[in-house]
Amino acid sequence: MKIAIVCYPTFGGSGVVATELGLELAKRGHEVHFITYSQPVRLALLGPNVHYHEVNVPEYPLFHYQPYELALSSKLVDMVKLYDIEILHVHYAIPHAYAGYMAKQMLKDEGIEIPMVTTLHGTDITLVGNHPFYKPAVCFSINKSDVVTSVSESLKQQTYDLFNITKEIHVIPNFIELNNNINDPTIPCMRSAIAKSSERIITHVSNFRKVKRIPDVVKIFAKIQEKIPAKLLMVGDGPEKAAAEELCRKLGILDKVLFLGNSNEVDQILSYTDLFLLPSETESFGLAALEAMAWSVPVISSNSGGLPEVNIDGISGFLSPVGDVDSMAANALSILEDEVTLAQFKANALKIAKTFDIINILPLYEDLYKKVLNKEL
Ligand code: GMT
Repeated sequence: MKIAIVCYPTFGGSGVVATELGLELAKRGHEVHFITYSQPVRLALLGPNVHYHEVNVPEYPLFHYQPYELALSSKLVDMVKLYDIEILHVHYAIPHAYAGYMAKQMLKDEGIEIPMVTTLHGTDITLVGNHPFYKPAVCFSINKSDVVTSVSESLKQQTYDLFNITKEIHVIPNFIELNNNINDPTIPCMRSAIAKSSERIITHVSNFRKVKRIPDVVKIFAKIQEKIPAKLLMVGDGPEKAAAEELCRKLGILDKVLFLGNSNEVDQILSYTDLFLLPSETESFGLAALEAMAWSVPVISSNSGGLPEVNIDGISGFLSPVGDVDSMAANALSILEDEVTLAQFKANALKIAKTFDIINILPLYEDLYKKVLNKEL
């Protein structure tokens, strides 16, 4: 099949999922065209089946806001015609589903029918899409998609609760590539450069936005390190980072916290991590938690959104109510204080991560593509 994938190219779950999906589809012989404003961060390799088309938005002084949706829909029309693309798969409703719908209509005018699959990722529904300024357009473009998918049962339910959706929403969970790199002894381990062997390594990875509750990460760690020797690795960058550093200074733990920025070595970091913290306000899925679990790292998280579908309470880690840092710290210590318990949680985390192996999930997308092309949906 010839598939166009529209996504955000930046660090962030939806772009990562879209890119990994496209790359895996290409490996299986499909022709994949990524269409976005810059090359997605995880799109390292272009090959015979992987194409990238940049959307350029010319600046014009009259415009206070540059019309990205317009440029994207025009690019979609051009690329569909040039490469005979058969399916549009847009990730993140805003503005991709809207631009995709416009492209569909323009193509229809020229006698070209192309189905659009829209994958909802979370904040496009829960935080941004729900805003009254966007809501009618988001609802319209979801309902006008030929197929709608969401990355968790929780997000599906929230979408039905928040919008007047007339379409069926298919749940296809996020996935992980469980390849040979997992527990690969050849990956250089820099653990000794980060922490003493007596110290537990605790990690948080995110884009440091408010929804991630970064102060909770710091407060949970502050409590943990009162009881056991530990280091906290803060991976990623975003608006909450400076305040987090300030909080660490205030709590007198700055020497135990490393802010590593947008690292390209997340796999290495996770490979020597003992525990992952994700106390988010809401998380449609929590891909970062799954990525940690794939490296046998147990997860301490909030119980919001789709997190209970990924992090299984008492098995791969623990879930607590949002903001309950005492409970999260106590749960973390119950895993970290004992070697046998830690080993058990690590094994469980990997076992659950394996159920999200891309090998199991990708056929679900392929199946939907086939059905929509055969007009069975
Ligand atoms: O929240 C983020 O860090 C980024 C955001 C995105 O759209 O890129 O992530 C959302 O999509 C991810 C991939 O499906 C999910 O794993 C995240 O849980 C979801 N974030 C939220 O719901 C807050």
